[in-house]
Amino acid sequence: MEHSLAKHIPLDFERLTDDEMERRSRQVHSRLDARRSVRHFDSAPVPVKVLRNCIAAAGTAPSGAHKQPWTFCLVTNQEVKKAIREAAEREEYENYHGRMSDRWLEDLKPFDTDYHKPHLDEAPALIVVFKQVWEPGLDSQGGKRQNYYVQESVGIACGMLLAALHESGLVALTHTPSPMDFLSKILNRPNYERAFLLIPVGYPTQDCLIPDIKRKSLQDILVEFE
Ligand code: IYR
Repeated sequence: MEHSLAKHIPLDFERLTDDEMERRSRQVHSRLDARRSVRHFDSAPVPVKVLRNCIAAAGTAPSGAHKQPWTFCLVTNQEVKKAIREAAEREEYENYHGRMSDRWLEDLKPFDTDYHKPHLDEAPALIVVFKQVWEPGLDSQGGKRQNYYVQESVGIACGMLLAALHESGLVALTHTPSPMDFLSKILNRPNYERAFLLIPVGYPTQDCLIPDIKRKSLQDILVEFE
């Protein structure tokens, strides 16, 4: 066995009153309910310390066997953003002109999206999240080191990142140009990493509009077994 039982330490936990828990849970719902995907970014720069703090927050996510199978690339360089925009628009052009089904295009109509992706070089920062499909290096038997539940782990980290950005006063878009391998090339990522999500971050433009959509109600998403 290469690994033995990790050292265990006491959990730092404060038990709250029911009232306090209710108040906090109501507040967290109302704060997260105010988060919206934004496609119109002001080009004003954002404090890089804030972005680093949010990425550190995302890195606290749970992960399969605590492998932490994520890398966050923070891109504020204008030339790199431009290269990403151009490559994303080339892929998205193909998506909107044949690769996406008619049903898919119909489902997207309310959101008024097309292959133009100005937010990719207008937003002051892009966070490109990569998943690590295996761990670099070899195990004691000379085999590849494995990661587990990579999709789930990195998905949770991204959710935490979006919540952290929102709570810090920023707006973001979860963007999934596909295929995304151009991001590995532009950002020079190693072969065990695959692009997972591309997140433009910044402030909204003054006249930023968002689609007037409604969220499902609690009754629609909750099934209780008491
Ligand atoms: N990736 C494309 C298409 C797209 C797909 C879904 I599903 C969306 O919710 C939004 C867009 C694009 O970014 O335009």
